[in-house]
Amino acid sequence: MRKTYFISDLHLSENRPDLTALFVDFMQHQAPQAEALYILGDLFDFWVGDDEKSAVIATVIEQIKELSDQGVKCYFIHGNRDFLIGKKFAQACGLRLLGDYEVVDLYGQPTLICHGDTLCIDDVNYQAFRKKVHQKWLQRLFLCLPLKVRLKIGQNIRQQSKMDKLSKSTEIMDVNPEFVLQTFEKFGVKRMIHGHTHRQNIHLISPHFERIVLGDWGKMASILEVTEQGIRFVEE
Ligand code: LP5
Ligand code: MN
Repeated sequence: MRKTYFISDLHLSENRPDLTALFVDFMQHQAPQAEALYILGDLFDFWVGDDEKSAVIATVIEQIKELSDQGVKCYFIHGNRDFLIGKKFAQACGLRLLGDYEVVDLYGQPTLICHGDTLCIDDVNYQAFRKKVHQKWLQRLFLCLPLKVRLKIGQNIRQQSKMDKLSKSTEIMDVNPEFVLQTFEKFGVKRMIHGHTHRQNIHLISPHFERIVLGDWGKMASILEVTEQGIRFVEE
């Protein structure tokens, strides 16, 4: 049966070898059964440029390359942690970089896919931060800094983000329901798939909209399988 997998929010890093092991297991045993794999952002804990090298990065490149060489189409939408992933990394893996929002035809059903951070419009501080760091000139300038400095800045932003989140309510950090409805209308779709909020779920929104939220990876992987017969989260 033809199938497509969706994953996001793995947050891979040197500090979490367990997550890399889960990813390798998925890439070796499940992903090859699919015709396409969509990674909807936050594959890495944070990304400061395609020139960074580490054992985890090498493993990820090797795994995605092996999969795309087998003929599985691999796609990536940037997350809020790894929005600086660039063409060099994508080329090394055989990964196709997509825009922030894409409508894909999944066995006859047009489906909007995105990371999910742009739907959280009530998190005003985050949206202001996002607007700043998405400026191309600032990104170019940042990428000219020595890798060590970029890593330090990345770590500082992560710390700041962790602190800020302590004073934010769960509602603020979730999607805005009206904005979600507007987004369905804007793209003319009845189904969307996103990650970011880590709240794995399949929401049926009346009258006929469906919002599927991918979970983050921890003890278990969060994998959405889409076939001609429908959608389901893969139970380990
Ligand atoms: O990621 P998560 O789930 O913890 O929180 C997100 C939002 N936070 C972020 C920041 C990322 O965690 C870290 C990104 C690192 C990128 C690498 C460096 C690139 C630099 C590029 C320069 C051009 O996205 C968090 C949301 C949360 O999701 C839920 O939606 O609330 O948003 C924030 O916490 C944003 C803060 O409110 C504002 C952050 C201010 C950062 C201040 C910078 C200080 C820098 C010091 C530098 C020396
Ligand atoms: Mn995210």
